[in-house]
Amino acid sequence: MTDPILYSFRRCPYAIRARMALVQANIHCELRELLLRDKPADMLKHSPKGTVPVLITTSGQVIDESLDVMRWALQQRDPEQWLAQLDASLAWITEYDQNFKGLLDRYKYSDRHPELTPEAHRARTLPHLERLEQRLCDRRFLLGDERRLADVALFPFIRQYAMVDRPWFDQLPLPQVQQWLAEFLQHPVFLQAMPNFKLFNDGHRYHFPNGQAITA
Ligand SMILES: N[C@@H](CCC(=O)N[C@@H](CS)C(=O)NCC(=O)O)C(=O)O
Repeated sequence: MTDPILYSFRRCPYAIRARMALVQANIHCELRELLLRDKPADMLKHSPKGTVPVLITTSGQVIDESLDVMRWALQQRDPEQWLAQLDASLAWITEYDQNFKGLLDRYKYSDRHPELTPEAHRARTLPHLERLEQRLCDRRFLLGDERRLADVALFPFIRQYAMVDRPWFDQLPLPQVQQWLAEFLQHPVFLQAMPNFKLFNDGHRYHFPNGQAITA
C-alpha cells in the first residue's frame, strides 16, 4: 500500500471536514467514493459501524471519526495552525455536533419528522445560527482572527444548512455568518476537497487531492 485509503461520500459534512484537513496537510490518499446505501464490503470490514469518512493509514490503522481524521492529518502538517486553541475548538465542535446537527437534519428532512411543522423545525435551529453571528461580530473566525479547527469542522454543516433553502438563508439578519460562509465557499482548500468522483463499487479509485483516476 503506498497511500492511505479514504472512504468518502462527497456531500457528507463529516467527510468534507476530513477531506479539507487532508488537503490542508497535503496528505495524499487513495479516495474511494461511495453511496451510503451501498457501502463497500472492505470499508465495513475495517469499520463495521458503517459511517464515512473512514481512513486506513499505510500502517493499517483505521480512523473512522471525522475529527480524528482531521487531527491525524494536521498533526503531520498544519501550515496555518488550525490545531491551535484546540480545547476551545473542540468545545465548539462538540456542541454543534451534538446539538445542532440533529436539528439541522430535522429541518432538512422535516417531512420525516411530522411531529412539528417545517417552520417549527427551522425555528429550532435559529438560536445556533444567532450564537455564531454574535461570536463573529467582533472576530473574523470563531476563535479570533485566524481560522481554526472549529471553523473548518462547523463550516460543512452551515453550508448544508444554507443549501436547504438558500433564498431564505440569504435574507436572514446574519451578515457575519453569511460572510464567514461565503469566504469558506471560495476557499481553495474547500474547492480542492470537492471534486466529483465515480463510485468505488463501480470500479473507480482516485488519487486525492489531485483527482487523477487510478488505472492500475
Ligand atoms: N461521528 C461520525 C459521524 C459520521 C456520519 O454520521 N456520517 C454519515 C454520512 S454524512 C454516515 O456515514 N451515515 C451512515 C449512513 O447513513 O448509513 C464522524 O464524525 O465521522
